[in-house]
Amino acid sequence: NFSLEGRTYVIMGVANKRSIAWGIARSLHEAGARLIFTYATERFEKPVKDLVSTLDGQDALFYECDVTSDEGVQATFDQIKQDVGTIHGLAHCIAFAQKEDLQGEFKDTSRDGYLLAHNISAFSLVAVSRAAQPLMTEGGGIVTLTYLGGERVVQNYNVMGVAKASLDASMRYLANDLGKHAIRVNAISAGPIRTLSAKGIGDFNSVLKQIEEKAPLRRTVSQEEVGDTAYYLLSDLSRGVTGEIIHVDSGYNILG
Ligand code: 0WD
Repeated sequence: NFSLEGRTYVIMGVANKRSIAWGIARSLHEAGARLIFTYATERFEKPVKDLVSTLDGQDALFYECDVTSDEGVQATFDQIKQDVGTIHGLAHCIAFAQKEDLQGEFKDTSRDGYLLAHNISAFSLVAVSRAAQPLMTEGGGIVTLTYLGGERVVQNYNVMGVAKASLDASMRYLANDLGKHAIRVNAISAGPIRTLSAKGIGDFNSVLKQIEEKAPLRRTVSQEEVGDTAYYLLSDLSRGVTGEIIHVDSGYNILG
């Protein structure tokens, strides 16, 4: 029985209905999980609450959590601990880079742009994992979202690719640290999906077209497909899996 009935998961990074985090939320909801949503600023409170109200019978909780603040992250998880006690997992679906750093040449990345991308897109996984661990008293799973641009050069992905490489390595070190607490940490490398964040990436349409023409499945992937893999990684179906990157990308990564 791999139902998530009686389990609680924190979902970080729903911006709108196209967000990959929203695909994950729907998969976990379908499996019976109780959900906790965090958003970067107050601006997202109403849109996220409106979206979640479409999930039948979901008794969700909502918190603001700007991952650039250690105090903010700690305060959020302290509050979650007070309100629900134990959580069983977390989906980290957060990234950011300045638009000017997602086009042209990587060598022109500014120091500030480099640090910002790494702060929000990679260190945030460390910060939230550390804050979540004391709440995961029954063990559980942490999942983050990465991209092929962290493994090899993808045109225009630039500083975000370097941040994803850091995220991937952080995921593995966290998996090593948290394994003794029965907490598994894994990443999903999603193929390109049209979302708010993807809008910032230069010539994103040609990236999508490449997948449709060349990927083994000859189509792009959906938020739901990523969501179902997150369900697998956050449930006991994957109980022997940690420190892993699963590509949900129509097989594109196997091409030379
Ligand atoms: O093709 C794609 N869309 C892919 C995305 C392919 C492979 C991986 N990913 C990754 C992204 O890099 C990211 O890690 O998936 C994750 C989710 O991205 P998404 O679903 O594509 O993007 P989006 O719906 O824009 O959600 C990203 C959210 C932000 O939305 P805004 O509107 O701010 O861009 O990340 C959150 C925010 O909700 N976020 C923050 N959350 C807390 N604190 C912060 C912050 N400081 N900054 C951004």
